[in-house]
Amino acid sequence: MDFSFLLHKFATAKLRSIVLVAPPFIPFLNKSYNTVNKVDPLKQKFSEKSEKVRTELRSTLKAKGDIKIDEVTFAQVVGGMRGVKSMIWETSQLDPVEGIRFRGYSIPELRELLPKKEGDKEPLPEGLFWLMLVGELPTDEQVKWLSEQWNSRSELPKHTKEVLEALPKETHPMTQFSAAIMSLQKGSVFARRYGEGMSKIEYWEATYEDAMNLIAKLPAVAAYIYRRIYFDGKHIKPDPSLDWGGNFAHMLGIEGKDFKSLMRLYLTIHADHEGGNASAHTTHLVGSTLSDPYLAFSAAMNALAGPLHGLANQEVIKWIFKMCDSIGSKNPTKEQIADYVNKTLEAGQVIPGYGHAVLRQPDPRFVAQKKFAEEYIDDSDVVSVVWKVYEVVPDILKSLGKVKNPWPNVDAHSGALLVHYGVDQFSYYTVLFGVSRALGVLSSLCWSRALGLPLERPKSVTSEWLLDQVRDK
Ligand code: CMX
Repeated sequence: MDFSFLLHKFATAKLRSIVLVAPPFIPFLNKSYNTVNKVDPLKQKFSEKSEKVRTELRSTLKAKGDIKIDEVTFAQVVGGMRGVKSMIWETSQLDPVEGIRFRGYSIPELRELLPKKEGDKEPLPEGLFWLMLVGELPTDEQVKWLSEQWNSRSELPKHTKEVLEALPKETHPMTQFSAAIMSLQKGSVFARRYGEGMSKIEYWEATYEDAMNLIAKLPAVAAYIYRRIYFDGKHIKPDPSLDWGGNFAHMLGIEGKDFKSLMRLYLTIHADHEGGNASAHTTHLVGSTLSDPYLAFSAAMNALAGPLHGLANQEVIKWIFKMCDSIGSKNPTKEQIADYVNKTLEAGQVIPGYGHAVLRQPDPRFVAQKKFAEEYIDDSDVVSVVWKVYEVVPDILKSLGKVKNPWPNVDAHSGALLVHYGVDQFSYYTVLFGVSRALGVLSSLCWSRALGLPLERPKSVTSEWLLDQVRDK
């Protein structure tokens, strides 16, 4: 029988007790919460920033934990908890009118302020990850360091490719993506260290390592799926001289400067949308059970794969092509579009790419993509159809009287840009969204573990109980 794990447990427990009683003049034994690898500047910064917030949160919780900060209505309980303030999410904040701000910066500001690849106008997503994780705009040097880190962690294990090869090619790309992420879980630092008896104060550090490794591998996973399904498994080797988004574009096999620029912008703007959306909340919920980041992120991808969430990007472009087919023109008139929109609504379906649970104005992510098309694309039928749909749909949705937000969301534009550059495999689109979403939800997961947030467990009620609360009012 192998007792080595017991010996290891004993040794780590002993060491921890030494750490707890170590006098202040032995600083290396007192590093407890700050158990960081000094050569990783991002980890070091994160440790300092998060420890400060954690300390303040803990002491305030003790002193003022009973103060009310929100109330819940009948409509919110029935209506999917819209607007109920019930979760901490540091990396971004969504205003219904202004749209998303990442650590206080809007998308146009980030397009200007985040570091860029030489000769490119679009921000590097690495910079956004840095910003979300530590709340500071990174320098060019810091972003270069992060690109190199992710390059060095990007190789896929053989068994992940074998898991993908075992699935029928027709399996939806999002299912393949989720399965591949699950296969990577074998390498989870968090799961291994939890099994070895890691202390609570080290959770964030193991989460950070998993987040970095997983984000580094996602472009290779996603490109493997793309090339396997649509290009007979003719894979393209990564180019380590490229940045995270540029290399992803390269491995997809779409060459050309502009597509790399689009990928950098795309991966930046889809990264985070505060914590209540389904993929973010799923990461938060599953992670709160101390499932490791691979398990939490794979679950998040299963939420993103729903048509009311990320899958809407595939549904939009399918709907547009179906409309053009049924009208018999690549360039339908506004009247023809309006007629098709009404037919879609009469069939009891939603108009994909329009509406939002929080936003009440055109989504700044839609606007950023429209701007990109205006700057980079001279002539594209599908882009001009998207713009015409934008002129027609809001008024029709407003006229229904029940749609709270008649404006386009992020998914209304992304497909048209992808089609323009030759990525016309619609079922693949949500995978691109998923690669980007990792940046936001995994940096947030680091925060959740660093702040020591507990298992999530809201209260549910029966409809009978709920109706009783309002019966005589
Ligand atoms: N087309 C037709 N009807 C719509 C609509 C749309 N685009 N958006 C909302 N409605 C309808 C709802 O279905 C609902 O109808 P019922 O009362 O008959 O059930 C009514 O308007 C009220 O809904 P709401 O409060 O305005 O919207 P919700 O917060 O409930 O839902 C969303 C938000 C995004 C699910 C919804 O607008 C929708 O289904 N849009 C189309 C799908 C889509 O684009 N999803 C992507 C969102 C962004 C993302 O997560 O990626």
